[in-house]
Amino acid sequence: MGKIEKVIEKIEDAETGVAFTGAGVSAPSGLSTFRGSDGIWENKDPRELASPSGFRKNPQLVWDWYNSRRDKIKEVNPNEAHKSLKLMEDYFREFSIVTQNVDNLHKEAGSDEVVELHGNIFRNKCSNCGRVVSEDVDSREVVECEECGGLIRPAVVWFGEPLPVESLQVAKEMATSCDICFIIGTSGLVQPAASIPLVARESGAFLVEINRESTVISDYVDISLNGDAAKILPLIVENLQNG
Ligand code: BJW
Ligand code: ZN
Repeated sequence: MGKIEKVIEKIEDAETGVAFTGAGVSAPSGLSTFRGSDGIWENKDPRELASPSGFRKNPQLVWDWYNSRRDKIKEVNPNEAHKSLKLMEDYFREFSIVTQNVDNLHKEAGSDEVVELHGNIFRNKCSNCGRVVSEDVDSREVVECEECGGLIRPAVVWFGEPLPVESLQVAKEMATSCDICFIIGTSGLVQPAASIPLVARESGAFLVEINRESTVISDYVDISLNGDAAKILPLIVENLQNG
């Protein structure tokens, strides 16, 4: 039996599924991943751009960087990987996305249940009082909080910061109860997010990785599908539709 056939069989037997996703899912939309030779951090220091101390040191630099990322994300659309994950919902009693991505593209593709572990680049919050600023802040200059005068920052999770408690909790519960867990387009290097597939495995789920390269997660998955998520996921969904 081929790998895809095996995955189809497992999906047909499963009731609940989780897709744990990373930057590789949005790469086919035209967004760069973080690590690797064509990643956005290749010539940059992540500590300067994605940490509380980096923001304290140079808020305008960080604000500019996130503005340019937002501009880029606004130009792109969900790709075949996002769309296939939306379609996958039909084949499960419960199917959820647990994403590390901050680009909102799973929601744009219409997925019903999306848990955002690292926040969302289109939300902002006060770096001092934590107040969430939901209205669009389209200023090119760093803005001050109307309540406390603190500096407004994107509501994403930076290095050294805890993940949103409730999202992490919900993600762990989903991982604990799923029959099948897909791990798609992530290097699996960033903790604690990367422990989600491990939780699924320890709870007996079948693990399927979809990635262009092998990762630190590849060693403990049941099936590795090597290649572009925007090609492999549609293939899986087509097979399900014809089956
Ligand atoms: C394709 C493809 C295609 C491409 N098809 N595939 C040592 C051990 C363990 C932990 C630590 C440690 N030292 C420090 C830590 C902690 C740290 C951490 O994990 N560091 C490691 C990097 C070493 N973690 C933290 O700091 C976290 N917080 C924390 O630990 O808090 C503790 C605490 C508790 C209580 C109080 C206080 C503190 C927070 C981590 C936050 C990460 N944030 C970022 C930035 C978000 C905002 C932004 O976007 O700017 O999140 S970092 C960045 O990495 C981003 C991503 O979500 C995350 C994961 O990256 P991802 O998605 O895996 O992307 P890549 O680029 O790594 O991989 C892409 C993959 O796609 C590749 O495999 C490609 O092959 C593949 N691919 N095209 C299929 N078409
Ligand atoms: Zn404030």
